[in-house]
Amino acid sequence: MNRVNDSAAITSATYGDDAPIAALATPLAETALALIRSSGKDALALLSTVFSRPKQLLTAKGNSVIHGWIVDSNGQRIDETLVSVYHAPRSYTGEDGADISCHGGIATIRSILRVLRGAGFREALPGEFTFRAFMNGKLDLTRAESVMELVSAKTECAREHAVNRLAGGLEQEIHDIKRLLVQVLAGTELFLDYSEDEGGAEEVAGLPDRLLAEEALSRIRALATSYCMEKLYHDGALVVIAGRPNAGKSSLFNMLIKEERSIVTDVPGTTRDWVESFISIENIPIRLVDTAGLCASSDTLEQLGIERSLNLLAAADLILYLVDGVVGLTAEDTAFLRDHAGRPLIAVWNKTDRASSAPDDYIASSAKTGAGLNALCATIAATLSLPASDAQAKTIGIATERQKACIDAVLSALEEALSLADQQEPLDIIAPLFRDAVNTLGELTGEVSTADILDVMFSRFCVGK
Ligand SMILES: Nc1nc2c(ncn2[C@@H]2O[C@H](COP(=O)(O)OP(=O)(O)OP(=O)(O)O)[C@@H](O)[C@H]2O)c(=O)[nH]1
Ligand SMILES: [Mg+2]
Repeated sequence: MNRVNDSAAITSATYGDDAPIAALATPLAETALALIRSSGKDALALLSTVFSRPKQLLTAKGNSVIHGWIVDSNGQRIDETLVSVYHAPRSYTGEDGADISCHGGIATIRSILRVLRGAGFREALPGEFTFRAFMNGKLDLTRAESVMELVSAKTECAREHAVNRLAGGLEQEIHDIKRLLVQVLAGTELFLDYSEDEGGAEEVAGLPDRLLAEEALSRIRALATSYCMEKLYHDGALVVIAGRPNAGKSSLFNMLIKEERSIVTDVPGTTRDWVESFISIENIPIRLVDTAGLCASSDTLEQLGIERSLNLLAAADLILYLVDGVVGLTAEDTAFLRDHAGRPLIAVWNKTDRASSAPDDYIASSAKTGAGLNALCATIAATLSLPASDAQAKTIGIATERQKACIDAVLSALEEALSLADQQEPLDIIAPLFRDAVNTLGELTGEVSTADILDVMFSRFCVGK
């Protein structure tokens, strides 16, 4: 399947040509090895002009590795390399190309890229290799997107889910749902044709293949609910520790990140600016933030710190509210808990090593001895995790806003179609909703796509991908 001919508009867009491109796929840093990718029309011929063994390179089989030197226009050796040769269509992009493994020195990488530019390669745009793979039918859009998800996955779980999408898990699910809907659509159209002959679609009551439509709806629903969870695993949750000055917030923060990062003293108002760290609790990536204690203050610096605490609290996915168990519940604590009643919040009764036991609804903890920390972590994980709607939602999910928008559109079309069917509305009103749903699923995998969507999507990739 080659999509180039399908979208004339794309040829004039930034990403649409097959010019020879090259880019560094690994970090520009001192590393043992680096990988420079190249692809496009005449890529191998151009590369051979700056390679010490041009004949071997040009006659190399696809998927083979050639040893040689990258040389500049004066024949000066730049670096000793291994070049993996690919022939169209058996390559990532579907084009001719080569991956150059070179030494990972910054000067070496820069010199090779300069020599390649001199040979006629242009710098690849962000995501351009994957864009070409999509255009040449090597990947559908869900798999193309999963490439970036895989690069940016922060936890094992996020990686696992992205790999599943890369292997085509989501693409397959979408195809299966689409097949169900096409069957429903075919059934309705058949009925419409028939009833037109018989004199009017209004006469037809009920939806043929209703069970298939219901199955499609429930699978779309599972995909829609998977988004929050996938997003959580991919982006991480913002968890903010708040409480009155001296409640032990910084002590708890340090204990959770297992590092003495935040300053702890017995002087109330020690933390002025917020401090953050990334941790993982039961595989959920968390951006944990320690904040300035909340209190009425006339000190400008403290006020600014409190203002920042409040901004972070407004954005938090979860609030850990600490009460100083030695002091007990104050009017300020009660007011805070009342004001944040609708928010995801865990109330923690701290300093239990010195305080009386925690009231109900509080997690008892001691940021000094570590008591109660395991229970707190378990509650954090349970509060952040959504119950998976079924086993399928655990392995197949949607991950990007673009996918979510498509799935939401399909969901509302199907819900409306089934509710109209319940009201015995005629099929000629219902059928277009199924058609919309099928088209939107085509958009999701990229069978139907517009140039601007593709440009926006791929420009978010990193260069070299
Ligand atoms: N006994 C006991 N002392 C604690 C506990 N947690 C914190 N402390 C002490 O309480 C004091 C304040 O602790 P911090 O962690 O700095 O409190 P904070 O809430 O960050 O305070 P501010 O930054 O001023 O808002 C320090 O002397 C800590 O050693 C605890 O669980 N038990
Ligand atoms: Mg503090």
